Amino acid sequence: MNNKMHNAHCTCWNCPAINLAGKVDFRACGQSSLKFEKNLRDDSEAYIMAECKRRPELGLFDPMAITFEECPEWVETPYGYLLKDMRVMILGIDGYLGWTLALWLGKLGCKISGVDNFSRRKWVKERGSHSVVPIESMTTRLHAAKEVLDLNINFRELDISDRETLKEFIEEEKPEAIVHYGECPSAPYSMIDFEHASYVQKNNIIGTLGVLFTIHEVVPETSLIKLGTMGEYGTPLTGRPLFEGMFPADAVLHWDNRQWSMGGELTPRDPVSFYHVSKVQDTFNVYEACKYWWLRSYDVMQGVIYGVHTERVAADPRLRTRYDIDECFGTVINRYVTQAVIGFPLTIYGAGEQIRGFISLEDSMQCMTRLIAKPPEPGQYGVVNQMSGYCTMRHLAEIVKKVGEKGFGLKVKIQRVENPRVEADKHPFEPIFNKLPDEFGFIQQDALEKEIYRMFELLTQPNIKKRIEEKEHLILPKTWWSGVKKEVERLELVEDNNNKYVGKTDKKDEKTVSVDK
Ligand code: USQ
Repeated sequence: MNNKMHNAHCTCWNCPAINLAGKVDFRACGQSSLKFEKNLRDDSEAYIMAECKRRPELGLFDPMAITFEECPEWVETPYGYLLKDMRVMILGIDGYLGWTLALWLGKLGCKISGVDNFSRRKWVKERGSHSVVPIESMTTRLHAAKEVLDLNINFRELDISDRETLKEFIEEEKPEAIVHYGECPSAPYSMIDFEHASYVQKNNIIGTLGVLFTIHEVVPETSLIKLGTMGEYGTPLTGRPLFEGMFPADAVLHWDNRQWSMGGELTPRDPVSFYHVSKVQDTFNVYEACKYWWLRSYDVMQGVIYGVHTERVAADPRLRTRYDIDECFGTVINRYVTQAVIGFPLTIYGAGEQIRGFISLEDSMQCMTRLIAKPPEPGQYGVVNQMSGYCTMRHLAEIVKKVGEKGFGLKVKIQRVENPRVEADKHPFEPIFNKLPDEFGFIQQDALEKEIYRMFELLTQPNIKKRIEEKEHLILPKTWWSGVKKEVERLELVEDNNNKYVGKTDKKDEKTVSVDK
């Protein structure tokens, strides 16, 4: 199969532009049977029929009869066929990922709408920090997108928990895909105290539940691409593989001289913070909504994100996406690079032997596009593990040090600090992340070192370096999972590790090994 056209053989059954009709009693899926039966002739033999909202002249037809490749409404892009002027709504459009995706999809011809209540800006300000890459107000961003990229983005300031306003906007836009980034993404923020833990859980869980009800009421045929996290699985000490959401068909449970097939069951979750618990609860809510109402969703278990670059955000300084470095909102690679820029020894928590999956900003955009291009079937709850590699936190620090020293002449030190989190510091890790490359044609574009190089290029610019220095006092973490409030102790400076590591930093990487094998 041509990688670009991973969705060529999908049919109208997957397409969000159809209405279903049929002699099937859809009430089991939470749908009114009247809605589906009204257009059927009494003598019709067919059970499920489609009606195209974009091509009403086709009348009622077999939903499997036309493929994306054959349909003139699906047009070729580098990431598969996409619906012409596909209407995509991004919840959380002002964030690190949301803004980047808006520009990315807009340039691919999608008609972008988005909502945000600017809470990410408020949370970061509350922690005393700022985006070290300066970002503009939404008004300036929208003007710049028009001026530089000729994009018209329809933005509405709203909180997704305000269901009435969200419903009105969704009714107006009728999105064919909804990308849900509109949650609080921080584990440490959720561990500050009861107020923060309960806020994060309410914000994420109830917000998402409202989105599900709204989709059911207004656009049940849309595809929901929901951001979950690899952290839902935790790091089980048994070393069992971290399957993509569900056990594969041939997984078997043996117990007491008996055995059961586990195929298709959700895999165990072992979240690592109250924030990660909120994502697990979302998983169950989305799963149930697909079951009850025949909604369609991909739940994206994303690894730790890093990076600054896509062609579109780099097109003009006003189009840049945010970049955080504080303990709550900065992710580990992003933090390491800024630490290297200002000569602050890179902060490895604990022994640095914890292993995480990661993916660059640009690769993450590619994955999301490919998911949007191949919508799930009615009722399908699909899960993908979205990452391009994995390795220990210590090895990541060594890569950042190498690029900073060789590429930019910096003197980079690495330090171990106390680990304020409760997490296994040495554990097996066997993530399965095959679906995106095998079923959606994802090809990793950004080698880890290449993107780290680009990060240094941007972050060493004097105005940005100055903004990092202004927030140096926020680098060492103070939020302990135990509830204690104190800055971590610095333990030691770390010597070179002779390049021995655990992980797989690139697809071609031969050094893949697992701990304890
Ligand atoms: N870590 C360090 N040094 C640092 C910061 C972090 O060693 O300066 C370690 C942490 O102990 C942890 C790992 O790096 O073991 C990852 O920490 P992180 O802060 O980069 O990421 P995390 O808290 O896991 O959360 C981030 C995003 C979250 C997303 C998650 C994906 O903020 O939204 O869900 O990455 S994953 O980690 O795969 O669950």
